[in-house]
Amino acid sequence: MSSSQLNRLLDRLWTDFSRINPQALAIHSLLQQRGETVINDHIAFRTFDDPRIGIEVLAKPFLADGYVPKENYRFEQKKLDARHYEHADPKLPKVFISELKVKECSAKLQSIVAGLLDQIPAAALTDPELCMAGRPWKVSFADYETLAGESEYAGWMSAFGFRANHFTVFVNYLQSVATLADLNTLIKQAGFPLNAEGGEIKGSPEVLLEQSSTLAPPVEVDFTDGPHAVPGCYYEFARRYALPDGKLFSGFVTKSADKIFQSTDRRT
Ligand code: OOG
Ligand code: NI
Repeated sequence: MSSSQLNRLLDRLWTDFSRINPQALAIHSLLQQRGETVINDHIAFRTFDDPRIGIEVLAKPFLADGYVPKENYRFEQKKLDARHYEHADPKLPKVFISELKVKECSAKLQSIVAGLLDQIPAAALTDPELCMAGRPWKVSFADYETLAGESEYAGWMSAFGFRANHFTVFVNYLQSVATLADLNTLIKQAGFPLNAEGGEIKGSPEVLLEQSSTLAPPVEVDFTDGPHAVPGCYYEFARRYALPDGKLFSGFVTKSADKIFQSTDRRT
C-alpha cells in the first residue's frame, strides 16, 4: 500500500470516528483555532481473538505500509491481549490493537459472540481493510446488555464493530499548551467531561507517558429491537517523555491503558 492509500485509510477512519464522536471534531477545531496543527499519537482498534478477525488480521493494511509490531500487552482482569505497531515516520500514528480472549469468558458470552461472527459476510473477511468495515452483524439490545454486563469491551464491540475506537492528540506537538493538566482544563472548560477512572491523568513522567481521555458520549445504535443510546468513541490525549537516549518513549503503559479502556463503559 502506498502512503497516499494509508493517508486515505486514516482520513476515512477519522471521518467515521468523528461522526460517532462529534466532540472530537469540536476539540480538534478548538485546537486549530489556537493555531495548532494536531498530530495523532495513536489510533486504536478492538476485536475478538477469533483467527478470522484477530489482531493480525486488523493490522494487515498497516503492515503493508511499513508498520512493524512492537510490544505486546496483557490485561488479565479484562481478558484482553493487545499489541502496538509503529511506522518509521514519527508523524504517522502508532496503532494499538486489542482483542478479547473469548474462550476465557462465560459459555453465554461465547455463544453470543459466535452468533455475531457467523453473520460476517465472506467479503468482509477477505477485505484487507476489515479494520474499518463497521459492524458486519446485527445484534439485539438484550445481547448487547448481556455482553456488556460481563465485559464492557465485548458490549462495545458488539454495538460498533470494526472502526477506530479512538484517536489520540499527541500533546508534545502542541505549541499553546504546556502540560496535559492544562489541556484537560481547556477541554473541561469547553464542556467535555473526562474519564476520571484512576484519576484524570493516567501515568506520570516516571513511566514516560501521561494520558487522559474524554468519556465516550452516547450514540444511538440500531439494535434488532430498535435504537438505543450507548457509549460510542472517545478522544484521548497523550504526552510522552524521553528515554535516556533522548528519544520519546513510544510504548504503552498497561496500568494506565487498563483505565483508558473504561472510557467506553456504560454510566447509568
Ligand atoms: C484501548 C485502551 C488503551 C491506551 O492508549 O492506553 C489505550 C481501547 O479503549 O480500546 O488506548
Ligand atoms: Ni489509546
